Amino acid sequence: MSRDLVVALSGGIGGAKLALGLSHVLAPENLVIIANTGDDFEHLGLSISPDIDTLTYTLAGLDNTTLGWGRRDETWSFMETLATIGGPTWFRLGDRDLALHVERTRRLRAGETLSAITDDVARHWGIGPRILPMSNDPVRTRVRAETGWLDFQDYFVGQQCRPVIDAIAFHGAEAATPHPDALAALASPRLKAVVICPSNPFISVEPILAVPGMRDAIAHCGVPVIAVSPIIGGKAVKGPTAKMMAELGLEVSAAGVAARYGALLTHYMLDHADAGAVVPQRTSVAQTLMTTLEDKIALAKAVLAVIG
Ligand code: FO1
Repeated sequence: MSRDLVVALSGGIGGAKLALGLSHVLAPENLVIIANTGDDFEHLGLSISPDIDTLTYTLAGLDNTTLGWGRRDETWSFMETLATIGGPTWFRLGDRDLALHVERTRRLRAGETLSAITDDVARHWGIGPRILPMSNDPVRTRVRAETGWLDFQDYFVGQQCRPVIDAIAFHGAEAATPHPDALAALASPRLKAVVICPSNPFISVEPILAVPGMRDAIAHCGVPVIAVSPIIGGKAVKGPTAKMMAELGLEVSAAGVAARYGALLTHYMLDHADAGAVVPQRTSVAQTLMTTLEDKIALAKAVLAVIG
């Protein structure tokens, strides 16, 4: 049996970009994307799964490349009208995006699993690779500020990451069951490699690793595990990664992230800007900043070339 299956761990915008690059290089049946659900939350009575939606929109070609979240060609009548009656508008839901949240909420309340709904939406929008929630059980990232614990979206969007934090936790992770198909993929005789996409390790990857059994499944998968550095030249590509990493006591550098992942990785991919970084893993260098589709495909090819 030939080893041709790649499992990618993805959260955030960088994760979705590399997942898109990989989807252009690998046959659909040879790519499984384990999606972070730690960013999920309930808002306006709706169950919202940002990292699943960013992956879904990106792979469907519906993503809003300016914002990095939500849909392109969006209209905002719902938000504008909500504002006229004093509703909360800090978390912006476009009219088209809203349909996905309403339908997901309806189906969850009807007893369907998050993964079954995700699979069905992906099928409707012609997405080939599997987008697999890390668990169908609720896991909620929270951060500790001076004022106490904050839900992730309140911190990240509501307060624009202004609070200084000193701890992060993945509420519910210890009771969560890893999605069986994720464990099956990581134990598959077809498995060729595990790719940890370039994203904030704390908010996009560690919630996945916190689900019992997931870290062990990766540690014992017996094939290369490669992470792409989310830090280029000491700067985070997007979002509050640098501030958050510093406040959580992690050196804000490509080497700092490599050290954080430690022995879980066999390989680490750096940007040219960090070519000299000394890290414990076998390193390779590529352009890791992904702006165009060509960049995403090129990085995907560079990652796959490293693992042979
Ligand atoms: N991020 C923002 O900074 N502001 C928003 O108003 C916002 C709305 C939003 C709606 C749907 C969705 O799926 C994501 C949204 N995001 C927004 C991004 C979201 O907070 C992040 O994608 C992740 O949670 C962090 O990776």
